[in-house]
Amino acid sequence: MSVLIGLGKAGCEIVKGFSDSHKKITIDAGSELPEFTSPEDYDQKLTNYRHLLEFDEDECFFFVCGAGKVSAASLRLLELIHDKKVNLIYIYPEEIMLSPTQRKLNRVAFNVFQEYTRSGLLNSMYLMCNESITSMLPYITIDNLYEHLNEAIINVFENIIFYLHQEPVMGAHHEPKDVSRIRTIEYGDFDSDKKKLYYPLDNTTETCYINIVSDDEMKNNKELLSQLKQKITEDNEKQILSSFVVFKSDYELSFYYAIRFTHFLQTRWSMIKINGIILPENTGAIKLEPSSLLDKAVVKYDKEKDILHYSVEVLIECFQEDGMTYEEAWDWFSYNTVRTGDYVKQYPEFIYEED
Ligand SMILES: Nc1nc2c(ncn2[C@@H]2O[C@H](COP(=O)(O)OP(=O)(O)OP(=O)(O)O)[C@@H](O)[C@H]2O)c(=O)[nH]1
Ligand SMILES: [Mg+2]
Repeated sequence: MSVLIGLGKAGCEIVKGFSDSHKKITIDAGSELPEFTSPEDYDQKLTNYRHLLEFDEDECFFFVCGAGKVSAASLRLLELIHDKKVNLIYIYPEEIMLSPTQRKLNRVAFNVFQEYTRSGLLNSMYLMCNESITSMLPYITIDNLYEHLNEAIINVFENIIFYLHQEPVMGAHHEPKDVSRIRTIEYGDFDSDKKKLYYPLDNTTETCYINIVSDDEMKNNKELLSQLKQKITEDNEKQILSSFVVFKSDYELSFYYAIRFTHFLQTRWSMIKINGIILPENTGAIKLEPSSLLDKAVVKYDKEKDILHYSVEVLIECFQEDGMTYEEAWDWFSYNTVRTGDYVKQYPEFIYEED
């Protein structure tokens, strides 16, 4: 039996939707917890809540959306179960619909949980993005949005939890590296190239394909095994450590869930990132074009001035890569690139390498 814990509205709704074969614990403001006006109060003023999280099982799944005020109680609650294997499922909200306070709460929680996860305090953190999931659901209305979203999330975890505890027909369960604790799920079938990624994870380092194959395909599809192996080979070429398991399904159609792993911190997915450097969404910093060629010369973002810094050395290399000679590259840089700065505000600063 798996223990499922839901905190806040999203967490509780999701946990309630699971089948009754699980132990379900829901915690929300105004029922299990008092209702506070400030999120800090959930971190500081909670008393007498220990009884909420009493269970013997040594593993649990904790569902929460960090935009809710009550999510600020997460760390207090997680402290109570620090000796358990905790898998956190982070519901990433639709940023565009959040108030400034909620947006801030979400950003802080998202980062704090990732740091907790990376340091091993949480066994894993699964990312589920409301917006990504909505985009793959048909027939969404304002009225049924969360019902459908939650159904999709519940489906994924009912299956993942089930299959991770089953003995596969072929393959061995993936043993991720100890650092690969940040995760998301992809869903797909074998016939079409349609993939549904539940969060746009950056820098996947490992993948575990859980293939759920129909009886008919088990017996008659001669291509399937090489198709499955092919995926692993392709991943390996991209330096992604992958493996697969096969289960026989009772469904008529075959499909797979892929658990994608990484140890890289995820930044907000709508954040602007140039050459690994993060800029605020409302930045006015000028970027040199063509960016596909020149982005790799960005070395720093100056927050105070809201401008980018470019390495001159790398820029010269980029121009050469584009077909100029070394002299032409310098001429171009001095006469075009640098001088444009006389007319344009928030133009980059150029950093010369000192030997
Ligand atoms: N997937 C999913 N997301 C939800 C659901 N309900 C809310 N959310 C998301 O979670 C965010 C926060 O939810 P709220 O209901 O505002 O907050 P809460 O978790 O109850 O916390 P409080 O602010 O203390 O009420 C919302 O902005 C939504 O993006 C749900 O049923 N399913
Ligand atoms: Mg609420």
